[in-house]
Amino acid sequence: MTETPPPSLQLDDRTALLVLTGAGVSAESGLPTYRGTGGLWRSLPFERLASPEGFAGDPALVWRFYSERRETALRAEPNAGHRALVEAERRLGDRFLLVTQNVDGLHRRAGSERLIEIHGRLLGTRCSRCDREEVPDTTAYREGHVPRCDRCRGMLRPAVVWFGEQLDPEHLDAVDRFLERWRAARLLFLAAGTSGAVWPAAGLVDVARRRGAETWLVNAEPADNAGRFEHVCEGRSGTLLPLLLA
Ligand code: BJW
Ligand code: ZN
Repeated sequence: MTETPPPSLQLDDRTALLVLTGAGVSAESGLPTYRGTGGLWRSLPFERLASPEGFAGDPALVWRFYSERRETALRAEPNAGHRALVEAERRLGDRFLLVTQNVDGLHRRAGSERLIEIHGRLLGTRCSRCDREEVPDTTAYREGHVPRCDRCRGMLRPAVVWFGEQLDPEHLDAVDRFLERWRAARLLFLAAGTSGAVWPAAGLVDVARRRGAETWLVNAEPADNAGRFEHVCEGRSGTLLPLLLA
């Protein structure tokens, strides 16, 4: 069902809200999405830029790609969609959880705290070889430079999750724990700005439905998994999230 304009979700003290966001939520901050016109995967196939094999084959190319994106993300500012989610968290407290696929850091910069970044952080670096901890890093490694780990000399890499890599199991457990904890509440699942093309995030709607959640999608275009949602609102998240979460 497409609803324009959407009604408010009526966040009251019986409601628990699980939110999943994707690149569309940052589009109004000027950051490109992945798929679609102008999308990041339009310049080069994603296997070359966002997979362990692509990185092994041409690490300098991959670092150039991520360095440019670091610079763009640092220049961007959170928008009304990010801020509406911060406000919802302020009202719901522990009955709120934000799971983002975005690596740009804008939710955290907007003030979201109950936040799980399931695809990692663009502004983080870790070693591709040893288990050395991730460090915050805003450096742009542009001119064919591939940084090395000073402990094991392995190649450093951006702290994001590439295709074929496992998500942190602790993140998926935290989502389960949230749904379990609030099973007696009025449970809502809201996805925004995501094409529903990438798993396991695209299947979270099914996980939430099995736990009895009412499911809502806000997206500019029909998402691949739109049929799995009970309510679909077509439009921009910067406009629709403030209305839904009012
Ligand atoms: C707006 C808007 C506005 C625009 N307002 N809306 C089951 C079936 C088939 C395959 C698999 C499966 N399980 C796992 C896989 C393999 C794979 C996968 O999903 N492949 C698919 C391509 C089919 N998944 C994985 O490999 C994951 N790992 C895993 O599952 O491990 C176990 C395993 C491994 C191998 C095999 C089987 C199991 C890892 C996925 C990691 C994804 N990483 C990336 C890159 C991060 C680093 C980087 O940034 O470079 O994450 S890919 C990219 O896609 C990024 C995003 O987070 C992710 C999702 O994209 P998102 O956010 O949805 O963006 P878009 O561009 O697709 O959509 C934006 C939407 O917004 C559009 O619809 C617009 O209309 C809309 N929009 N403006 C509202 N203003
Ligand atoms: Zn190392």
